[in-house]
Amino acid sequence: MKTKISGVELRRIAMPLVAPFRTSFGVETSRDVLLVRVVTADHEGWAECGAMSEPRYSSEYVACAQHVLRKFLIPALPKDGLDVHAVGRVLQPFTGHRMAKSALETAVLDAQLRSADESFGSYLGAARDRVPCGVSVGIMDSVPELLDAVERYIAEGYVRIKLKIEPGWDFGPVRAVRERFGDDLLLQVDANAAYTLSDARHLAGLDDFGLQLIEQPLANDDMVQHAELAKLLRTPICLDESIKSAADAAAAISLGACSVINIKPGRVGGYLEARRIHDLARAHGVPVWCGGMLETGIGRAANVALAALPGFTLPGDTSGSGRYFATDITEPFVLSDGHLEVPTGPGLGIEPLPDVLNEVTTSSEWVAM
Ligand code: SMG
Ligand code: MG
Repeated sequence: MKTKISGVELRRIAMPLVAPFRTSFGVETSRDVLLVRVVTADHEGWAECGAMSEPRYSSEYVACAQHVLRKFLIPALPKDGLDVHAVGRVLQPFTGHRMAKSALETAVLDAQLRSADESFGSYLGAARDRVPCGVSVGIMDSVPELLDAVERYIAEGYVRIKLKIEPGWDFGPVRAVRERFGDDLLLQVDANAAYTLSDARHLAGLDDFGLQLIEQPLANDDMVQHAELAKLLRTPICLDESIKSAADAAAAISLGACSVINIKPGRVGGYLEARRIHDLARAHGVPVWCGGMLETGIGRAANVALAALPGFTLPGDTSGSGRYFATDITEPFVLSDGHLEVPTGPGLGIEPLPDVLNEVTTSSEWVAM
């Protein structure tokens, strides 16, 4: 099926977070989000770029993503239209910039699915109509403050807690959460690459806390070091930043660098590549779960659909809209019994609310085809 695009809108919005979100690499207080809207003769397709305002999580950042889309990626799309499967191929000569590529491919996919009257979930192969939700809890100033936050999230129904850790904020918080909420709580940690292999013995101390996994303990490029670390820990290693493609996932699995994978479609260049990683991991018996980049409802809708695939056997960072924003740009995603429902309407099954969108827009540009 060919989708003929007349142009693409690149819209930036400012979304203040309900609370600062601190990780080992920085603090987010407001999301500067790039939205991509692909316009065809009879439909439009929406997507959200996962890039943050600064190149800390990865080398991409939002102004850079907008630039590469305007200057290279959008102009590379064929003028006479294309099928979503061709997007990755056409963009392949450009190195990196996976979050930018993902946003463009996802917007094309949304337009294509809306015109085919099919939902993301159905297209991707969703195996269930709702997904269990975890929540990622940032680094805080004190342990009591952290315990209060975790208590609130558990009361809201979150079925799994992920604690952000860094040197100096690891054992104390993990022990305190375990002691307070008990051994049955599904608990995991995410270091965002804050340690080195020489911290192996220190990290092995976390083995006593029955964690589901430790996410990205070492640097993004440290695939071999993660394999070494895995031999020294009982806690399963999950990779996030290190996995940028299905090829990376294959390498990580065969090296023994991880036994769980966090899949973020933006990080890997789109939902089609995300599904390839899911399929590969599933064939190897490696569980996967859906990560998050503090998305608005636009990015969340597609992530929730992806998280409904059968290999997503662990709860994801797919939290409700209220965990991030006082007002989302779409109808909010609201937890029910610890789950979010997979949208069933055509495409993403959700649109920005025009009034809210206009209120939060900081700039908009039109790139004609
Ligand atoms: O979307 O709930 C969310 C955030 C989940 O912790 C989260 N994301 O490394 O997994 C991760 C981080 C990356 C973004 S931090 C600004
Ligand atoms: Mg992570």
